[in-house]
Amino acid sequence: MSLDDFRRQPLLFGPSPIHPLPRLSETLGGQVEIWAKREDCNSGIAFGGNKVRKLEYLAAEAIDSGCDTLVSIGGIQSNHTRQVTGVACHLGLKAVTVQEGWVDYNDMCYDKVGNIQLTRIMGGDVRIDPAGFDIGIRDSWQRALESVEQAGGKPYPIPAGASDHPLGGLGFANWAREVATQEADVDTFFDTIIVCTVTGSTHAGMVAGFALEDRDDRRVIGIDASATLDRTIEQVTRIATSTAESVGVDRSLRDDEITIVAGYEGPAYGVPDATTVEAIQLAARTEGMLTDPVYEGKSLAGLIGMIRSGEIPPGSKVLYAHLGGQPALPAYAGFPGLGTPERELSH
Ligand code: 5PA
Repeated sequence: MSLDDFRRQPLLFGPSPIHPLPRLSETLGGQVEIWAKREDCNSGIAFGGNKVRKLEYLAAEAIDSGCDTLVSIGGIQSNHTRQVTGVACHLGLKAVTVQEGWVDYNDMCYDKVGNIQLTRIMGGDVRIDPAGFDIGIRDSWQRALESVEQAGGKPYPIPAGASDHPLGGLGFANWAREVATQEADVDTFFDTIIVCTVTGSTHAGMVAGFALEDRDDRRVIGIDASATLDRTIEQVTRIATSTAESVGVDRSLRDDEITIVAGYEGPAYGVPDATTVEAIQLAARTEGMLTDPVYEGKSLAGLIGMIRSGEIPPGSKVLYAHLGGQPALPAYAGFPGLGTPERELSH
C-alpha cells in the first residue's frame, strides 16, 4: 500500500508555501534558522487550515460512497467544524456540526464571532451542546448522525479534528512528502519540525510520512495544546502506527519518533497564558505573522521556549507548521494583550 492508493479530492491551492522568518530568528539569538510552512493560507475554502488538507482524503471517500452530509464535532470556536462546513459547501454537500462548550473562557461575543460566525454564514447546521472538552467519540455526535439518517440523508461521519478515522493521518503524510520536494527546491534540510498537537492526526500523519524517508536526523516535535496529555499521546501513537501501515512503512515506529512536549498548554485547552500571548505578539511584531491563542500561539511558545532553553540547539533548521486558526482571534478580543489594552483592564 502507498499514499497514492488513496483517492485525494483536491481542495488546496497546491503545495502550501514555505518561507523563512529571519526577524523572528534574529530576535531569538540568530543561531537557529526558522522557517514556516503555511497551512493558514493553503486553500481558498473558508480561510483554509490543517483540516482542509486532511479532508482531501475524507471528502473523496464521502463522495465515492454517495454520502450527502458531512457530520462532525468540535468546540464553539472550532476551526475544524468551520473547515468541514466550508468543504461541504465547496463540494455541494450539507454539513451538520455539533459544537460543544470545550473551553472555559467567556469573552463578550465568544459564541457569536470568529469561527462560529463563519460557519453560520456558510449555512452550516450548527448544533450547540454544553458538554466539555473531550477528543473522543461523543453521544451528541452519534445523535447528529442518526438525525441525518432519520431525515432521509446519508451522513459521512468525521470525528473531532478528522483524527480518529482510518484516513485521518493521510493529509499530513502527504504534507511530509511535500516538505521533501520543497526542501530540494530551496536546498535546505529541516532537522526539526514543530507542530501543535490536540486530536493528533496532524502530528501523527507527519510522523508516518517522514518514516517513509527512513532517516533518523529529522525530529518532529509536537507541542501539546490539549492539556490532556496522556490521551493525546495515546491518540498520536495509535494514528501514527495505523497511518504508517496505510502508507507502506514496512517497519515499526521507534519510540523516539513520537515526541510530545508539555508545558506550553496554558491553564487549560483553549485558554492562553502570558507565555502564549508573548509568543503571539513576538511573531506578529517581528514578522507580521498572526497566530491564535488556542493552538498556534501555544506551539509558537513551545518553539520559542525550546530555542531559549537550548533544547533546539544552535545550528538547527526549524520548520514551524502554521496550521491556521486565526479566525478564532476575535473571540479573544477581551483577553489582555490580544486586542484589549492592558491598562483598560486594570481599572
Ligand atoms: C488544530 C485542531 P490536531 O487536532 O490534528 O492535533 O491539530 C491541532 C490543531 N492548529 C492545530 C489548529 C489551528 C487547529 O485548529 N483543531 C480542532 C478544532 O476543532 O478546530 C480539532 C481540535
